[in-house]
Amino acid sequence: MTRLAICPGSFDPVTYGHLDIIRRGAKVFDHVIVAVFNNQSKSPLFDVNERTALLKEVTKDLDNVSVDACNGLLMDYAEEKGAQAIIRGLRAVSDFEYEMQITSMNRKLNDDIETFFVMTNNQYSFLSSSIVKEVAKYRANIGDLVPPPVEKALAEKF
Ligand code: COD
Repeated sequence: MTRLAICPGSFDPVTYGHLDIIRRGAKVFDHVIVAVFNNQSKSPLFDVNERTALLKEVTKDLDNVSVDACNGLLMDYAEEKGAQAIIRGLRAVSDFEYEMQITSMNRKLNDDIETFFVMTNNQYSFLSSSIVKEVAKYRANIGDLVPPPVEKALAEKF
C-alpha cells in the first residue's frame, strides 16, 4: 500500500522552515503532496499560482513530492486523494494551540486521516513567512531564510 501524506499550508512564500518539514515528511511517506491553500484569515502577498510555482521550483529535487493548488476543505481534498496522513510543522509551544484547534476540527470532519507533527530543525524555529516578508520589505539579507527563487520573487514584489 502506498503511504500518501498531504502537507498543507499557505506558503506565502515557502521558507527553509517549510522545506525542512516537507523533506522530513518525504523521508517517511511514499509520497507527499504539498497542498497550497488560501487561508481566509491571511491576505497573501503571492497569489496561489505564484506560491505553487515557487514550491514546485524549490522541491524539484524531491522525487516523491508534488505540489498542488487547492480550494475548499483540507479533509475533502485529502480524502479525494486517498491520503492516510496530514503533516504539520511545529516550531515552538506557541504553535500548539492553533494546531490543536485545526487538528481537532479536521478530526471531526474525518477521523480516519491522522495528523502527524514534525518538529522543525532548531535553526528554523523562529522562521515564518510573515517575518521573511517583513524584513524583505526593508531589503535585509534573507539568503539563509528562503531559497534563491523565493528571494528573487520577494525582491520583485518590493
Ligand atoms: N519550521 C517548521 N514548520 C513550519 C515553519 C518553520 N519555520 N513555518 C511554518 N511551518 C509549518 C506550519 O506549522 C504548517 O504546518 C506548515 O508549515 C504551513 O505553514 P503556513 O503558515 O504556510 O500554513 P497555514 O498555517 O496558514 O495553513 C493553514 C491551512 C491552509 C492548512 C488551513 O487554513 C486549511 O486547512 N485551510 C483549508 C480550509 C480548511 O480545511 N479549513 C478547516 C481547518 S480548521
